[in-house]
Amino acid sequence: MLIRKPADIEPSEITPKDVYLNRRQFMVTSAGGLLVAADAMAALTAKPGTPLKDEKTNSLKEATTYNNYYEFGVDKEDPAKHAGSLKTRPWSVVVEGEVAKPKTFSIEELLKFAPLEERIYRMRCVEGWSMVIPWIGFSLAALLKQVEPTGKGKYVAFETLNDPKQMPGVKYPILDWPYREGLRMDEAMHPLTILSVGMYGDVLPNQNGAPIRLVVPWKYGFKSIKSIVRIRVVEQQPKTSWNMAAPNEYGFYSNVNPKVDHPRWSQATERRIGEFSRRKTLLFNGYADQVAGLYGGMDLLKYF
Ligand SMILES: Nc1nc2c(c(=O)[nH]1)N[C@H]1C(S)=C(S)[C@@H](COP(=O)(O)O)O[C@H]1N2
Ligand SMILES: [Mo]
Repeated sequence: MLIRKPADIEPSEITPKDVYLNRRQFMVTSAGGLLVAADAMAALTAKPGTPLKDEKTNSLKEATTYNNYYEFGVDKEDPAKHAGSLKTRPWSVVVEGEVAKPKTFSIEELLKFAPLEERIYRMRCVEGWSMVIPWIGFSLAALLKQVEPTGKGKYVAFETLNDPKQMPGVKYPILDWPYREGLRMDEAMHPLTILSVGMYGDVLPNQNGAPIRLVVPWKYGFKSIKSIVRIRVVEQQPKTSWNMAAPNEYGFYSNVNPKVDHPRWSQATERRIGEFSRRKTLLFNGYADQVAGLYGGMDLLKYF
């Protein structure tokens, strides 16, 4: 859902009340059929097999106290306790590589240049838990189009900030820092793929990846890299942190797939945070209608 036009928004200006009011206003508008970005509607419309209507959004408390952000510790409570030390201003994101117009964007520019939309997405962690989170963000495709990828650009690589002064966890060699992730160009350009700058009608809390993080809802949560400082369009499939750490456990694609088990556990079911019985995990996390076409003819057991 479109919340505000890019021209109206000042970064310092997103407050819970503002966005909340704008969201109400937008709902009224959208009922009249106006202002709805077609891709946003596609993502929000419940289709058979994607029963978002039976799924409650998780609470803000659940989404901000049960996190994975290893730069701030490995326990689920660590990011909420320790991510306060992350300084999210000033902040900029370098967009470079196989592009005609490389550019460093300040966070202020990023908050302004594309329409912000609310996207209610399922998030499925590879560990077997899931949540439903109302993100606020904009299409990654909008940013990539602005820098004009060249014909050689086949993949997009992302990097998180790597600063031991602000991030106590990067002193430990749990992963090869900075945290790195990557997407194939068509995955990066897909309308479901967003850069998120907020959630629950407010700016992004530090533990959720402030000031800007990726959200790719049909892939395991670890693809959704937090606190991004660099985006590079590249020719070859980029190295990614979890794949480097354990290539037999975490593939480059990491599409949610109940039929492809992790070597150490089944991926057939998941525990939705806040629920008691387990849910069946859905192929592509329930987004198969929108994304299965990206993988036509690919052996998903090989390209896991
Ligand atoms: N930089 C960075 N990004 C990261 C992680 C991380 O440790 N560091 N964890 C990932 C994992 S495993 C998951 S499940 C999601 C969790 O996002 P959330 O805490 O906002 O729910 O963030 C992903 N992004
Ligand atoms: Mo995860």
